[in-house]
Amino acid sequence: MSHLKYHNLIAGQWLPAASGKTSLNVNPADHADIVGEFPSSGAEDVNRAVEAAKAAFRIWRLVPAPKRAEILLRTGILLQERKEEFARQMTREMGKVLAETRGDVQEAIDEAFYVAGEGRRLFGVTTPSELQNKFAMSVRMPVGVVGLITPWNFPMAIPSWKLFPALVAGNTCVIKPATDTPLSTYNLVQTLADAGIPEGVINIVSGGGSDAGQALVEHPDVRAISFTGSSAVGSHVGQRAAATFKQVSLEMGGKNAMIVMQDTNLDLALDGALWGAFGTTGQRCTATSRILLQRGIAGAFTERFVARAKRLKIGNGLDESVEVGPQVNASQIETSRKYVEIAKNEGAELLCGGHTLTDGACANGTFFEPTVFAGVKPAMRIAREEVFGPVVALLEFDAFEQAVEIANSIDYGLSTSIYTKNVNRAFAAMRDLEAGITYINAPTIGAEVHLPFGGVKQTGNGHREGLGAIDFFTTWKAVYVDYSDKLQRAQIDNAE
Ligand code: UN1
Repeated sequence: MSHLKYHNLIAGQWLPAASGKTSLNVNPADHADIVGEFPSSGAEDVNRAVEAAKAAFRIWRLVPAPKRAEILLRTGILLQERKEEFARQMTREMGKVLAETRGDVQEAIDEAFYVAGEGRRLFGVTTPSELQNKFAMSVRMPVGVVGLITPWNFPMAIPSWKLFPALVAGNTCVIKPATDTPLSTYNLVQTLADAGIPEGVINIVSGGGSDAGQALVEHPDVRAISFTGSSAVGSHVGQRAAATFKQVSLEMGGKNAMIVMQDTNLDLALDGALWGAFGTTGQRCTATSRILLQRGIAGAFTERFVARAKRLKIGNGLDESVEVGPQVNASQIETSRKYVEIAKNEGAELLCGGHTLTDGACANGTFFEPTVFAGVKPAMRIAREEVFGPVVALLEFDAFEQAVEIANSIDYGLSTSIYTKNVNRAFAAMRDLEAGITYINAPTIGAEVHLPFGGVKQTGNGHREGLGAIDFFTTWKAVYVDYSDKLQRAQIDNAE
Protein backbone atom coordinates (compact mmCIF):
# COMPACT_ATOMS: atom_id res chain seq x y z
CA MET A 1 0.00 0.00 0.00
CA SER A 2 1.41 3.41 -0.87
CA HIS A 3 1.58 5.98 1.84
CA LEU A 4 1.56 9.76 2.08
CA LYS A 5 4.70 11.79 2.50
CA TYR A 6 4.53 14.70 4.97
CA HIS A 7 6.78 17.71 5.34
CA ASN A 8 7.84 20.24 7.95
CA LEU A 9 5.97 23.54 8.07
CA ILE A 10 8.44 26.42 8.14
CA ALA A 11 7.49 30.03 7.38
CA GLY A 12 4.27 28.82 5.78
CA GLN A 13 6.05 26.41 3.41
CA TRP A 14 5.78 22.62 3.57
CA LEU A 15 9.40 21.48 3.22
CA PRO A 16 11.35 18.22 3.49
CA ALA A 17 14.20 17.97 6.01
CA ALA A 18 17.35 19.70 4.74
CA SER A 19 19.14 16.34 4.86
CA GLY A 20 16.35 14.68 2.87
CA LYS A 21 16.09 12.03 5.59
CA THR A 22 12.71 10.58 6.52
CA SER A 23 11.24 7.97 8.81
CA LEU A 24 8.16 5.79 8.52
CA ASN A 25 5.20 6.09 10.86
CA VAL A 26 3.96 2.55 11.41
CA ASN A 27 0.67 1.37 12.92
CA PRO A 28 1.54 -0.41 16.19
CA ALA A 29 -1.50 -2.68 15.83
CA ASP A 30 -0.53 -3.73 12.31
CA HIS A 31 3.03 -3.29 11.18
CA ALA A 32 2.04 -3.76 7.53
CA ASP A 33 0.07 -0.51 7.73
CA ILE A 34 2.34 2.47 7.03
CA VAL A 35 0.60 5.62 8.25
CA GLY A 36 2.97 8.04 6.57
CA GLU A 37 6.52 9.13 5.95
CA PHE A 38 7.87 12.10 7.93
CA PRO A 39 11.01 14.25 7.83
CA SER A 40 13.86 13.32 10.18
CA SER A 41 14.90 16.88 10.87
CA GLY A 42 18.05 18.23 12.42
CA ALA A 43 19.61 21.48 13.58
CA GLU A 44 19.47 23.12 10.14
CA ASP A 45 15.69 22.69 9.95
CA VAL A 46 15.26 23.88 13.53
CA ASN A 47 17.37 26.96 12.82
CA ARG A 48 15.18 27.86 9.85
CA ALA A 49 12.02 27.30 11.86
CA VAL A 50 13.26 29.50 14.70
CA GLU A 51 14.25 32.19 12.17
CA ALA A 52 10.72 32.09 10.74
CA ALA A 53 9.15 32.23 14.19
CA LYS A 54 11.36 35.17 15.12
CA ALA A 55 10.30 37.11 12.04
CA ALA A 56 6.61 36.30 12.60
CA PHE A 57 6.82 37.39 16.24
CA ARG A 58 7.32 41.01 15.20
CA ILE A 59 3.86 40.98 13.65
CA TRP A 60 1.98 38.43 15.75
CA ARG A 61 2.71 40.12 19.09
CA LEU A 62 0.89 43.23 17.79
CA VAL A 63 -2.26 41.38 16.67
CA PRO A 64 -4.86 42.12 19.38
CA ALA A 65 -5.33 39.11 21.65
CA PRO A 66 -9.11 38.87 20.96
CA LYS A 67 -8.25 38.55 17.24
CA ARG A 68 -5.66 35.88 17.94
CA ALA A 69 -8.30 34.10 19.99
CA GLU A 70 -10.79 34.12 17.09
CA ILE A 71 -8.41 31.93 15.11
CA LEU A 72 -8.40 29.45 17.99
CA LEU A 73 -12.19 29.52 18.10
CA ARG A 74 -12.28 28.70 14.37
CA THR A 75 -9.70 25.96 14.97
CA GLY A 76 -11.99 24.39 17.57
CA ILE A 77 -14.93 24.43 15.16
CA LEU A 78 -12.84 22.89 12.36
CA LEU A 79 -11.59 20.21 14.76
CA GLN A 80 -15.20 19.34 15.56
CA GLU A 81 -15.83 18.77 11.85
CA ARG A 82 -12.66 16.70 11.47
CA LYS A 83 -12.93 14.82 14.77
CA GLU A 84 -13.78 11.38 13.40
CA GLU A 85 -11.17 11.47 10.63
CA PHE A 86 -8.43 12.64 12.99
CA ALA A 87 -9.41 10.09 15.66
CA ARG A 88 -9.12 7.25 13.15
CA GLN A 89 -5.73 8.46 11.98
CA MET A 90 -4.59 8.75 15.59
CA THR A 91 -5.64 5.18 16.39
CA ARG A 92 -3.65 4.05 13.36
CA GLU A 93 -0.55 5.93 14.40
CA MET A 94 -0.44 5.23 18.14
CA GLY A 95 -2.85 2.40 18.82
CA LYS A 96 -5.26 3.58 21.51
CA VAL A 97 -8.88 2.64 20.92
CA LEU A 98 -11.23 4.87 18.94
CA ALA A 99 -13.29 6.01 21.93
CA GLU A 100 -10.06 7.33 23.42
CA THR A 101 -8.68 8.95 20.28
CA ARG A 102 -12.03 10.70 19.86
CA GLY A 103 -11.48 11.87 23.44
CA ASP A 104 -7.99 13.09 22.54
CA VAL A 105 -9.32 15.22 19.66
CA GLN A 106 -12.15 16.39 21.95
CA GLU A 107 -9.56 17.52 24.49
CA ALA A 108 -8.00 19.74 21.80
CA ILE A 109 -11.47 21.11 20.96
CA ASP A 110 -12.11 21.85 24.65
CA GLU A 111 -8.73 23.55 24.90
CA ALA A 112 -9.47 25.68 21.83
CA PHE A 113 -12.77 26.93 23.26
CA TYR A 114 -11.30 27.47 26.71
CA VAL A 115 -8.28 29.40 25.50
CA ALA A 116 -10.27 31.37 22.93
CA GLY A 117 -12.07 32.99 25.87
CA GLU A 118 -8.70 33.91 27.32
CA GLY A 119 -8.19 36.32 24.42
CA ARG A 120 -10.61 38.70 26.13
CA ARG A 121 -9.07 38.20 29.55
CA LEU A 122 -5.27 37.92 29.81
CA PHE A 123 -5.89 39.97 32.92
CA GLY A 124 -3.17 42.03 34.52
CA VAL A 125 -3.09 43.72 37.90
CA THR A 126 -3.36 47.37 38.89
CA THR A 127 -2.23 48.52 42.30
CA PRO A 128 -1.89 51.90 44.03
CA SER A 129 1.47 53.61 43.74
CA GLU A 130 3.18 54.78 46.92
CA LEU A 131 3.45 58.24 45.32
CA GLN A 132 0.77 60.78 44.49
CA ASN A 133 -0.28 61.25 40.86
CA LYS A 134 1.37 58.07 39.79
CA PHE A 135 -0.32 55.01 38.30
CA ALA A 136 1.01 51.45 38.56
CA MET A 137 0.04 48.33 36.67
CA SER A 138 1.34 44.92 35.68
CA VAL A 139 0.70 43.65 32.16
CA ARG A 140 1.30 40.28 30.54
CA MET A 141 3.72 40.22 27.62
CA PRO A 142 4.48 37.33 25.28
CA VAL A 143 7.77 35.55 25.89
CA GLY A 144 8.82 35.42 22.22
CA VAL A 145 9.72 32.28 20.29
CA VAL A 146 8.75 29.18 22.26
CA GLY A 147 9.82 25.58 21.65
CA LEU A 148 7.30 22.82 22.32
CA ILE A 149 8.31 19.17 22.66
CA THR A 150 5.38 16.78 22.91
CA PRO A 151 4.81 13.07 23.66
CA TRP A 152 3.12 10.27 21.70
CA ASN A 153 0.44 9.24 24.20
CA PHE A 154 -1.80 12.30 23.70
CA PRO A 155 -0.54 13.40 20.29
CA MET A 156 -3.17 16.07 19.68
CA ALA A 157 -4.38 17.00 23.18
CA ILE A 158 -0.96 17.76 24.64
CA PRO A 159 0.23 19.84 21.65
CA SER A 160 -3.02 21.82 22.00
CA TRP A 161 -2.35 22.42 25.73
CA LYS A 162 0.88 24.11 24.71
CA LEU A 163 0.18 25.68 21.32
CA PHE A 164 -3.12 27.40 22.09
CA PRO A 165 -2.12 29.29 25.25
CA ALA A 166 1.25 30.17 23.70
CA LEU A 167 -0.50 31.59 20.64
CA VAL A 168 -3.24 33.53 22.39
CA ALA A 169 -0.56 35.19 24.52
CA GLY A 170 1.23 36.39 21.38
CA ASN A 171 4.15 33.97 21.17
CA THR A 172 5.31 32.23 18.00
CA CYS A 173 6.02 28.52 18.12
CA VAL A 174 8.27 25.77 16.90
CA ILE A 175 6.80 22.39 17.77
CA LYS A 176 8.60 19.06 17.63
CA PRO A 177 6.16 16.15 17.89
CA ALA A 178 7.10 12.71 19.18
CA THR A 179 8.72 10.54 16.51
CA ASP A 180 6.03 7.89 16.95
CA THR A 181 3.10 10.25 16.39
CA PRO A 182 3.84 13.18 14.09
CA LEU A 183 0.60 12.82 12.08
CA SER A 184 -1.82 13.92 14.81
CA THR A 185 0.29 16.99 15.49
CA TYR A 186 0.42 17.73 11.74
CA ASN A 187 -3.35 17.45 11.65
CA LEU A 188 -3.60 19.97 14.46
CA VAL A 189 -1.15 22.39 12.86
CA GLN A 190 -2.84 22.04 9.45
CA THR A 191 -6.15 22.88 11.10
CA LEU A 192 -4.64 25.98 12.73
CA ALA A 193 -3.29 27.00 9.32
CA ASP A 194 -6.73 26.48 7.75
CA ALA A 195 -8.26 28.59 10.53
CA GLY A 196 -6.02 31.50 9.54
CA ILE A 197 -2.82 31.39 11.60
CA PRO A 198 -0.36 33.58 9.66
CA GLU A 199 2.80 32.15 8.13
CA GLY A 200 5.69 31.59 10.50
CA VAL A 201 3.58 31.84 13.65
CA ILE A 202 3.56 28.05 13.99
CA ASN A 203 6.36 25.92 12.61
CA ILE A 204 6.46 22.15 12.89
CA VAL A 205 9.70 20.24 12.68
CA SER A 206 9.55 16.47 13.09
CA GLY A 207 12.53 14.41 14.09
CA GLY A 208 14.30 12.72 16.95
CA GLY A 209 14.86 14.15 20.41
CA SER A 210 18.63 13.98 20.21
CA ASP A 211 18.80 15.97 16.95
CA ALA A 212 15.74 18.22 16.33
CA GLY A 213 14.76 18.28 20.01
CA GLN A 214 18.22 19.07 21.26
CA ALA A 215 18.70 21.82 18.65
CA LEU A 216 15.47 23.47 19.80
CA VAL A 217 16.41 23.28 23.47
CA GLU A 218 19.83 24.80 22.78
CA HIS A 219 18.84 27.51 20.30
CA PRO A 220 19.67 30.91 21.83
CA ASP A 221 16.66 32.64 20.23
CA VAL A 222 14.14 30.25 21.77
CA ARG A 223 13.00 31.93 24.98
CA ALA A 224 10.94 29.14 26.53
CA ILE A 225 10.66 25.37 26.28
CA SER A 226 7.57 23.43 27.23
CA PHE A 227 8.30 19.72 27.44
CA THR A 228 6.18 16.67 28.25
CA GLY A 229 7.91 13.30 28.49
CA SER A 230 9.98 11.16 30.82
CA SER A 231 11.75 12.48 33.91
CA ALA A 232 15.10 11.27 32.53
CA VAL A 233 14.75 13.31 29.33
CA GLY A 234 13.13 16.21 31.21
CA SER A 235 16.12 16.52 33.50
CA HIS A 236 18.40 16.72 30.46
CA VAL A 237 16.13 19.30 28.78
CA GLY A 238 16.09 21.45 31.91
CA GLN A 239 19.85 21.38 32.26
CA ARG A 240 20.55 22.17 28.59
CA ALA A 241 17.95 24.94 28.52
CA ALA A 242 19.49 26.55 31.61
CA ALA A 243 22.65 27.26 29.61
CA THR A 244 20.74 29.92 27.66
CA PHE A 245 18.47 30.95 30.59
CA LYS A 246 15.23 29.77 29.03
CA GLN A 247 11.98 29.46 30.91
CA VAL A 248 11.28 25.75 31.09
CA SER A 249 8.09 23.85 31.86
CA LEU A 250 8.64 20.14 32.46
CA GLU A 251 5.74 17.72 32.70
CA MET A 252 6.96 14.22 33.44
CA GLY A 253 6.38 10.85 35.00
CA GLY A 254 3.99 9.44 37.54
CA LYS A 255 3.36 6.37 39.68
CA ASN A 256 -0.18 7.20 40.53
CA ALA A 257 -1.88 5.61 43.51
CA MET A 258 -5.54 4.79 43.92
CA ILE A 259 -6.51 4.17 47.56
CA VAL A 260 -9.51 1.90 48.06
CA MET A 261 -11.04 2.16 51.55
CA GLN A 262 -13.22 -0.70 52.74
CA ASP A 263 -16.22 1.60 53.21
CA THR A 264 -16.38 2.18 49.46
CA ASN A 265 -18.75 0.95 46.77
CA LEU A 266 -16.56 -1.89 45.49
CA ASP A 267 -18.18 -2.08 42.05
CA LEU A 268 -17.44 1.59 41.49
CA ALA A 269 -13.82 1.17 42.62
CA LEU A 270 -13.39 -1.83 40.31
CA ASP A 271 -14.71 0.07 37.29
CA GLY A 272 -12.38 2.96 38.11
CA ALA A 273 -9.34 0.75 38.69
CA LEU A 274 -9.81 -1.10 35.42
CA TRP A 275 -10.17 2.11 33.45
CA GLY A 276 -7.33 3.88 35.26
CA ALA A 277 -4.88 0.99 34.93
CA PHE A 278 -5.60 -0.34 31.46
CA GLY A 279 -7.17 2.60 29.61
CA THR A 280 -4.72 3.84 26.95
CA THR A 281 -2.95 0.50 27.60
CA GLY A 282 -1.57 2.06 30.78
CA GLN A 283 0.35 4.60 28.71
CA ARG A 284 -0.72 7.80 30.48
CA CYS A 285 1.44 9.73 32.87
CA THR A 286 -1.71 9.78 34.99
CA ALA A 287 -2.31 6.00 34.72
CA THR A 288 -3.37 4.17 37.87
CA SER A 289 -0.24 2.10 38.37
CA ARG A 290 -0.57 1.39 42.11
CA ILE A 291 -3.76 0.27 43.79
CA LEU A 292 -3.67 0.46 47.59
CA LEU A 293 -6.27 -1.83 49.11
CA GLN A 294 -7.52 -1.70 52.68
CA ARG A 295 -7.09 -5.13 54.20
CA GLY A 296 -10.83 -5.87 54.65
CA ILE A 297 -11.65 -5.69 50.94
CA ALA A 298 -8.26 -6.64 49.47
CA GLY A 299 -9.13 -10.28 48.79
CA ALA A 300 -12.51 -9.61 47.17
CA PHE A 301 -11.21 -6.67 45.15
CA THR A 302 -8.17 -8.57 43.88
CA GLU A 303 -10.18 -11.57 42.78
CA ARG A 304 -12.72 -9.53 40.87
CA PHE A 305 -10.13 -7.16 39.42
CA VAL A 306 -8.01 -9.98 38.02
CA ALA A 307 -11.07 -11.73 36.57
CA ARG A 308 -12.02 -8.55 34.75
CA ALA A 309 -8.47 -7.80 33.60
CA LYS A 310 -8.31 -11.26 32.03
CA ARG A 311 -11.54 -10.63 30.12
CA LEU A 312 -10.44 -7.35 28.52
CA LYS A 313 -10.58 -7.54 24.75
CA ILE A 314 -7.22 -6.70 23.21
CA GLY A 315 -6.61 -5.88 19.58
CA ASN A 316 -6.67 -3.18 16.92
CA GLY A 317 -8.26 -0.04 18.35
CA LEU A 318 -10.17 0.59 15.11
CA ASP A 319 -12.39 -2.36 16.06
CA GLU A 320 -15.04 -0.71 18.27
CA SER A 321 -15.37 -3.81 20.46
CA VAL A 322 -11.69 -3.75 21.45
CA GLU A 323 -10.99 -2.37 24.93
CA VAL A 324 -7.17 -2.31 25.02
CA GLY A 325 -4.96 -1.44 22.05
CA PRO A 326 -1.28 -2.16 21.46
CA GLN A 327 1.66 -0.48 23.14
CA VAL A 328 3.12 2.20 20.93
CA ASN A 329 6.35 0.44 19.96
CA ALA A 330 8.73 -2.43 20.65
CA SER A 331 10.79 -0.49 23.15
CA GLN A 332 7.72 0.15 25.34
CA ILE A 333 6.93 -3.57 25.19
CA GLU A 334 10.48 -4.24 26.27
CA THR A 335 10.04 -1.95 29.28
CA SER A 336 6.84 -3.76 30.32
CA ARG A 337 8.57 -7.11 29.92
CA LYS A 338 11.58 -5.92 31.91
CA TYR A 339 9.40 -4.74 34.82
CA VAL A 340 7.59 -8.07 34.90
CA GLU A 341 10.97 -9.72 35.47
CA ILE A 342 11.98 -7.13 38.05
CA ALA A 343 8.73 -7.54 39.98
CA LYS A 344 8.97 -11.33 39.96
CA ASN A 345 12.55 -11.20 41.19
CA GLU A 346 11.53 -8.83 43.98
CA GLY A 347 9.00 -11.39 45.16
CA ALA A 348 5.76 -9.83 43.88
CA GLU A 349 3.09 -12.31 42.84
CA LEU A 350 2.06 -12.29 39.17
CA LEU A 351 -1.71 -12.83 39.11
CA CYS A 352 -2.32 -12.38 35.41
CA GLY A 353 -0.65 -11.26 32.20
CA GLY A 354 3.06 -10.69 31.94
CA HIS A 355 3.56 -11.64 28.30
CA THR A 356 3.60 -10.15 24.85
CA LEU A 357 0.73 -11.27 22.63
CA THR A 358 1.54 -12.59 19.21
CA ASP A 359 -1.51 -14.57 18.11
CA GLY A 360 -4.76 -13.80 16.29
CA ALA A 361 -5.71 -10.12 16.37
CA CYS A 362 -2.33 -9.34 17.94
CA ALA A 363 -0.12 -11.13 15.41
CA ASN A 364 1.17 -8.07 13.56
CA GLY A 365 1.61 -5.55 16.34
CA THR A 366 3.19 -4.70 19.67
CA PHE A 367 0.73 -6.05 22.22
CA PHE A 368 1.19 -6.78 25.91
CA GLU A 369 -1.24 -8.52 28.23
CA PRO A 370 -2.94 -6.58 31.02
CA THR A 371 -0.73 -7.53 33.96
CA VAL A 372 -1.48 -7.52 37.68
CA PHE A 373 0.98 -8.01 40.53
CA ALA A 374 -0.18 -8.61 44.12
CA GLY A 375 1.78 -8.80 47.35
CA VAL A 376 3.71 -5.70 46.30
CA LYS A 377 5.66 -3.94 49.06
CA PRO A 378 6.24 -0.16 49.01
CA ALA A 379 10.02 -0.55 48.69
CA MET A 380 9.84 -2.67 45.53
CA ARG A 381 10.77 -1.08 42.22
CA ILE A 382 7.41 -2.15 40.75
CA ALA A 383 5.83 0.08 43.43
CA ARG A 384 8.08 3.09 42.76
CA GLU A 385 9.10 3.27 39.10
CA GLU A 386 7.01 4.22 36.11
CA VAL A 387 6.36 1.39 33.63
CA PHE A 388 4.12 3.26 31.16
CA GLY A 389 2.39 0.07 30.14
CA PRO A 390 -0.52 -2.18 31.20
CA VAL A 391 1.16 -3.29 34.42
CA VAL A 392 -0.39 -2.54 37.80
CA ALA A 393 0.81 -3.20 41.36
CA LEU A 394 -1.56 -4.08 44.21
CA LEU A 395 -0.50 -3.18 47.75
CA GLU A 396 -2.35 -3.62 51.05
CA PHE A 397 -2.70 -1.40 54.11
CA ASP A 398 -4.56 -1.33 57.42
CA ALA A 399 -5.31 2.32 58.27
CA PHE A 400 -5.91 5.40 56.14
CA GLU A 401 -2.78 7.14 57.47
CA GLN A 402 -0.67 4.22 56.32
CA ALA A 403 -2.17 4.41 52.82
CA VAL A 404 -1.29 8.09 52.59
CA GLU A 405 2.23 7.35 53.72
CA ILE A 406 2.66 4.64 51.08
CA ALA A 407 1.11 6.83 48.40
CA ASN A 408 3.55 9.63 49.25
CA SER A 409 6.63 7.43 49.60
CA ILE A 410 7.74 7.75 45.97
CA ASP A 411 9.67 10.27 43.88
CA TYR A 412 6.69 11.23 41.68
CA GLY A 413 3.61 13.31 42.47
CA LEU A 414 1.24 13.66 39.52
CA SER A 415 -2.15 12.12 40.25
CA THR A 416 -3.80 10.31 43.18
CA SER A 417 -7.23 9.00 44.00
CA ILE A 418 -9.26 7.70 46.91
CA TYR A 419 -12.46 5.68 46.92
CA THR A 420 -14.38 6.22 50.15
CA LYS A 421 -17.79 7.23 51.41
CA ASN A 422 -16.28 8.90 54.46
CA VAL A 423 -16.23 12.66 53.85
CA ASN A 424 -13.66 13.28 56.59
CA ARG A 425 -11.20 10.86 54.98
CA ALA A 426 -11.86 12.38 51.57
CA PHE A 427 -10.95 15.86 52.82
CA ALA A 428 -7.87 14.58 54.65
CA ALA A 429 -6.77 12.89 51.40
CA MET A 430 -7.27 16.13 49.42
CA ARG A 431 -4.96 17.84 51.88
CA ASP A 432 -2.36 15.13 52.52
CA LEU A 433 -1.71 13.35 49.22
CA GLU A 434 1.44 14.80 47.67
CA ALA A 435 0.35 15.26 44.08
CA GLY A 436 -0.78 17.89 41.62
CA ILE A 437 -4.13 16.13 41.19
CA THR A 438 -6.39 14.24 43.63
CA TYR A 439 -9.60 12.51 42.62
CA ILE A 440 -12.32 11.46 45.04
CA ASN A 441 -14.27 8.40 43.87
CA ALA A 442 -12.74 8.47 40.40
CA PRO A 443 -9.54 6.95 39.02
CA THR A 444 -6.29 8.87 38.57
CA ILE A 445 -6.95 9.68 34.90
CA GLY A 446 -9.40 12.09 33.32
CA ALA A 447 -8.14 15.63 33.88
CA GLU A 448 -10.19 18.43 32.28
CA VAL A 449 -8.39 21.15 30.32
CA HIS A 450 -9.40 24.19 32.36
CA LEU A 451 -7.97 22.98 35.66
CA PRO A 452 -4.27 23.10 36.52
CA PHE A 453 -2.43 20.03 35.21
CA GLY A 454 0.97 19.02 36.54
CA GLY A 455 2.66 17.52 39.52
CA VAL A 456 5.11 17.83 42.37
CA LYS A 457 8.46 16.18 43.13
CA GLN A 458 10.06 14.53 40.07
CA THR A 459 6.86 14.91 38.04
CA GLY A 460 7.42 18.57 37.29
CA ASN A 461 9.32 21.76 37.96
CA GLY A 462 6.44 23.77 39.36
CA HIS A 463 4.56 24.92 36.26
CA ARG A 464 1.03 23.97 35.33
CA GLU A 465 -0.76 23.45 32.04
CA GLY A 466 -4.47 24.24 31.76
CA LEU A 467 -5.19 26.96 34.30
CA GLY A 468 -1.46 27.74 34.69
CA ALA A 469 -0.46 27.80 31.01
CA ILE A 470 -0.98 31.52 30.49
CA ASP A 471 1.33 32.18 33.44
CA PHE A 472 4.03 30.13 31.77
CA PHE A 473 3.64 31.61 28.30
CA THR A 474 3.64 35.23 29.45
CA THR A 475 6.09 37.36 31.29
CA TRP A 476 5.06 40.18 33.61
CA LYS A 477 5.94 43.76 32.83
CA ALA A 478 5.54 46.43 35.52
CA VAL A 479 4.44 49.81 34.12
CA TYR A 480 4.61 53.08 36.10
CA VAL A 481 2.93 56.23 34.81
CA ASP A 482 3.88 59.40 36.65
CA TYR A 483 1.47 62.26 35.91
CA SER A 484 2.70 64.62 38.65
CA ASP A 485 4.92 66.63 36.30
CA LYS A 486 7.81 66.52 38.72
CA LEU A 487 10.55 64.09 39.71
CA GLN A 488 9.19 61.77 42.39
CA ARG A 489 11.74 59.47 43.95
CA ALA A 490 10.34 56.12 45.11
CA GLN A 491 11.30 55.12 48.67
CA ILE A 492 12.63 58.67 49.26
CA ASP A 493 10.14 61.46 48.55
CA ASN A 494 7.27 59.73 50.30
CA ALA A 495 9.28 58.78 53.40
CA GLU A 496 8.60 60.57 56.67
C1 UN1 B 1 -0.96 12.24 30.05
O1 UN1 B 1 -1.14 11.16 30.59
O2 UN1 B 1 0.16 12.52 29.57
O3 UN1 B 1 -5.92 13.31 32.67
C2 UN1 B 1 -2.02 13.25 29.92
C3 UN1 B 1 -5.81 12.54 31.73
C4 UN1 B 1 -5.80 13.08 30.33
C5 UN1 B 1 -4.46 13.65 30.01
C6 UN1 B 1 -3.34 12.70 30.32
N1 UN1 B 1 -6.82 14.08 30.17
O4 UN1 B 1 -5.70 11.34 31.92
